[in-house]
Amino acid sequence: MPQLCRFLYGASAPRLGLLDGGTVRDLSASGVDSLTDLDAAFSLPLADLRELLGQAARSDLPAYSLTDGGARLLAPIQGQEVWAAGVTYLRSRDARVEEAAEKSVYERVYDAARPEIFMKGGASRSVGPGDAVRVRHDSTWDVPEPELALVLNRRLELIGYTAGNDLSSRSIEGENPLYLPQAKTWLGSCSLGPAITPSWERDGERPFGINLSIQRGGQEVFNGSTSTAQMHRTFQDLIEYLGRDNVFPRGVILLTGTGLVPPSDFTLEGGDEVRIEVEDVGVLRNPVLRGDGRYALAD
Ligand code: DO4
Ligand code: MG
Repeated sequence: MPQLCRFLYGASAPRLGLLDGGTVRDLSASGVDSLTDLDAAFSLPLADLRELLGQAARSDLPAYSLTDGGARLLAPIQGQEVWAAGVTYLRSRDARVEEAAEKSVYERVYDAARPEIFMKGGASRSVGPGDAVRVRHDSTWDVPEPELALVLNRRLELIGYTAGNDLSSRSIEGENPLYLPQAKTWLGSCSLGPAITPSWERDGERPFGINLSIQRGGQEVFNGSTSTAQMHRTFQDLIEYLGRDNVFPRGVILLTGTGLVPPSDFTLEGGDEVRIEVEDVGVLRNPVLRGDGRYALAD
């Protein structure tokens, strides 16, 4: 199934593409303005985007290979905010209760009608396939959180699905739940990709399998799998709460929570590689860097 992606080719600006296997077809050559970037595409109603992408897919677009180094995938995000739901799986609830000084907030939110939803950041804090995620220099206990991400347009229609890593500091959140923004959001704390599987190509009622593998020095140090069937909330419920009294002019990406938490004696180290696979979305791989607290903005 062709997926929507952002990619770089040569020295040109990022473009939108249709990803099929190892090949990207260049949507900027379609002549359709709304397909030049995600901000424009996500301002369209879902039915119009579907129609335009269908027409583009049938036309003769230049194609570039991802495997010969010609084209490179980028995180599928531009002006969108990234929000995240939490404690949507029993495994996440149990891990927070174990790590937290204040346990009852996690027990209560798991069963409450209102889900936990927090702002994770946006493009400036997110990286794409192959780019490094960072653990904070002032954190001592760090984990990846492999999550299915819902991609929503400005009307909060479900455009598609991608994979996300809600990289988190367990030491900072465990000390005090009011530290959540610092435990969740910093430079390189989110990874997204490899591409967006359109919602009309994948039955969202069918659960998505999710696998997490962490490599260290060529050895696998963690492997686990779950499925969105284990979620304690529906996608629609999360989207409805996200949209309450809020607007997302360029659309929004909503991480749906983690059902995979490595054992308590595990923490990420610089040099690790995190590999997240979401069924019918693909594999998102990122090396891990340990931050030193001195981050500069790229020019
Ligand atoms: O309360 C902390 C955040 C939980 C979370 O991110 C998750 O369950 O995925
Ligand atoms: Mg999470």
